[in-house]
Formats: sequence, C-alpha cells, structure tokens
Amino acid sequence: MASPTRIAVIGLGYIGLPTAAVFAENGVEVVGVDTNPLVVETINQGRPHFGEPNLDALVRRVVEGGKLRATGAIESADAFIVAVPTPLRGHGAEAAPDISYVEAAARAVAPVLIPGNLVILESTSPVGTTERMAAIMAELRPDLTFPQQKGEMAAIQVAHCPERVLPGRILEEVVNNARVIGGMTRKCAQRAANLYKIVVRGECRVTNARTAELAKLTENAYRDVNIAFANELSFICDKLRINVWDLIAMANLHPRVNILTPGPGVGGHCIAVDPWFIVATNPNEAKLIRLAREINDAKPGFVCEKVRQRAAALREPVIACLGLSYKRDVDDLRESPAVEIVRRLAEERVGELLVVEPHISTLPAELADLGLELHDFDQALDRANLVLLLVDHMSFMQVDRDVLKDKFVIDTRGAW
Ligand code: SAJ
Repeated sequence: MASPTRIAVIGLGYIGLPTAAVFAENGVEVVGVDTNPLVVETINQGRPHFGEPNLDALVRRVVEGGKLRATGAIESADAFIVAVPTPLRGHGAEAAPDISYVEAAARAVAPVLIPGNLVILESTSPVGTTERMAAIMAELRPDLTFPQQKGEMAAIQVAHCPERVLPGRILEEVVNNARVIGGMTRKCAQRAANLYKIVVRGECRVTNARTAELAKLTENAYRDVNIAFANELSFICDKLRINVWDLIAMANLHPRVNILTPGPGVGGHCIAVDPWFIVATNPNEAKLIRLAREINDAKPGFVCEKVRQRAAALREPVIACLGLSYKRDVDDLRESPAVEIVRRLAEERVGELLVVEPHISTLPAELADLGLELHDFDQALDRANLVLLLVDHMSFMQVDRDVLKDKFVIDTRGAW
C-alpha cells in the first residue's frame, strides 16, 4: 500500500508538534490541528510554542517550505494521528484518567473520514481507549465500516502507537526509538507501521491495540518503581546518616545492579501520571506500582522538612531555590516537585525565597500569587544564606564553590 501523502496531526503539543514536523521534514504533507488559536498562529509563523532542542529550526524549515501548516479546524487526510492530552483527574486512590480529549478528537475526525483512512492514537492512554475511539467514530459514521465491525475488511483502520520520546531529546528519539504499534486488526497495525517507517529508524514492533496501550503505561511505571527504590534509599540513608549518593555509587559497582538517582520527587506529565492509569483500573493487583507512586510523591514533603530544619537555625533565612522545571535543562514545569516545594515553603513563610529558573521568563501564577519573583542566579547565590538545589540544570553546575562555602546547602539531586 502506498504511503499516505497527507496526514493530519491532532494536538500540536510536546508530542504532536515534533511528530508533525518530523513527518513534514520527510516529505509528507502535514496539516496540524489544534484548538488553541495562539498555538496555531505561533506555528504558522514558523515557531514552536515551547522549548525543545533543535525544534525551532525544524519548525521554521517545514513551515517556510510549505510542508507543515497549522489550523483550528479538522481537514481531510489519508491518515490522522491523535496526540492530545490524557490528564489524570483527582489524586491518589480517587485518581482517574480523563480521555475526554481523545473522545473529542474522535468526534472531530469522524465527519471527514473517507474509506481507506487510517486513524492512529498516540496519546498515552488507559487500556481500551483505542477501541473507545473506534466506537465513537463508528457511531457517528454508520455509512463506513470499522475494525470492530468488519475486522480486516473494514474501510477505516484504527491503531495505537504510543509516543515514547524523552523531553529534551525528542527530535532524536522520535526517529531512533523503537515503536510499539498496536492495531485493532493485523492490517491496521501493518498500515500504521508503514506510516511510521517513513520517519522511524528504530524497530516498529506490531501487536494489538490493548497490548500497545499497556506497554506504554508499563514503561513509565517501571521507571517510576525504580526511581522510588532510589528515593526510598534516600529516606533510609537520611535516618542512618549515610550519604545516599556514595551508597548508590558503591552498589552500582556490582555488575547486575543499576540503581537510579534520588531526587526531590518525580515530575513531568508522564512518569508521575501514567502509573495511576494502571492503578485506577487494577487497584487490587497494582500494589507495587501504587506504593512507588506514594513513595515518590512523599519526597517533596521530605525536602520541605529538611529546609524547615535548616532555616530554623538561621535568624533571617534567605533561601535561594534553584530550578523549577521537572528535570534538568527543560522549561517544562508540569507536575514539577520543585514547584510544589517552593509553593509549600512560600505558604509556610519559611524564609525569604529567591527563585531562580533560567529556562522561563515568568513565574507560574501559583507562585507569583504568593508574592514570589524570578531572580538572577548569581545575585540569588550572593544574597542567600541557604541554597536549595532543586534541579541540576547545566548552568547551575558551574557554580563557584567559594560562594557556597559559608552557606547551608541542600542538594536534592546529589549534583554538587
Ligand atoms: N528522575 C529522578 N531520578 C532518576 C531519573 C528521573 O528523580 O534517576 C525524575 C526526573 O527528575 C523527573 C522524573 O523523574 O522529575 C521523570 O523524568 P525522566 O527523565 O525519567 O522521564 P520523562 O518524564 O521526561 O519521560 C518519560 C520517559 N519514559 C521512560 O524513560 C520510561 C520517556 O521515554 C517517555 O516518552 C515519557 O516519559 C512520556 O511521554 O511518557
């Protein structure tokens, strides 16, 4: 079957935009669809609306070359890639995945479908979401046939191909990572694999849609559990007065041990969220996955307690809070433990807080509303008597050790 010449990418966020741009770079005509007019306008000016290495130049090239165009309204295409958010609503035991954006995308795509179209869900989703998307489209288009009705003979093919790129290395990983491609039928999977092979150099492993859905959730739950192990060690070491970083370095000398790095908590829109998708539907089985989430979620509170103890020893605590993003060298503040820690310290008035985040130009409202402001790195270090390293940004690594000499330092990343 010939490769689609025209694809529509629905949702131009952290995954949708790079995906659209990479397909466009490889000669596919791409129309990007987003409900946010500002996002559409920015992209049509040749600019991404968020920071990601090398994305600026790529978006400019493909927009100027006429290969990528953004719009607010869905258009017909050969294939549709849905990359919309699947947020988690509620907390802990009450948390439940919200697939309403996927459902809305299915409703938006349905009217423009023609026989031979391929619809792919890329959003990280609870098991069964691809089938749900197909059911919505089938209900709206009784004139067409879908895989759940006609199997391999269906007029429309539906598949799930979860994204697995690491923010900060998206453009490299979107091309080089292996992909798991789950079709509602074998033909669906094969057609989706043929599409991804236009841009993907890694293996495209085909399976069914449900397995692909759980595979993605499993990858992030696996990493969460492993980070929780490292964070649990940090609690144990604190009590035993052992340096956790040294301990892990020693243990990792063993040829079959590879412990990850403790930190201030786990953030980002994926690892801190996706394991709950498994727990929500399998509360009795997913015991370890749930406990790992709880351990990682306890880490910001532990860091706040350390800061409180240190600040209590100072007459006028001035605390430089270094970094807000959820991890190093990105501007993404979603689910960031650093933001939570700074917010809690500000609410409790633990001291004067000097917030430093070189990757953003304005503070999120939840911090600005507490009277906090962004500060310059050097000035904040100069003024502070307590330095709290929350994110191991490259720019923080070149710190002058002499400046830190007479200050209390809390290094949550073990980076200094
Ligand atoms: N973290 C630690 N210690 C570590 C590693 C990470 O505390 O040893 C923290 C980070 O600081 C951050 C969080 O965990 O707050 C998550 O960061 P990450 O770099 O591990 O992962 P993400 O969330 O940026 O991207 C993950 C990736 N998944 C896996 O590595 C299994 C990526 O491949 C996925 O595509 C992405 O989630 C996603 O979109 O699902």
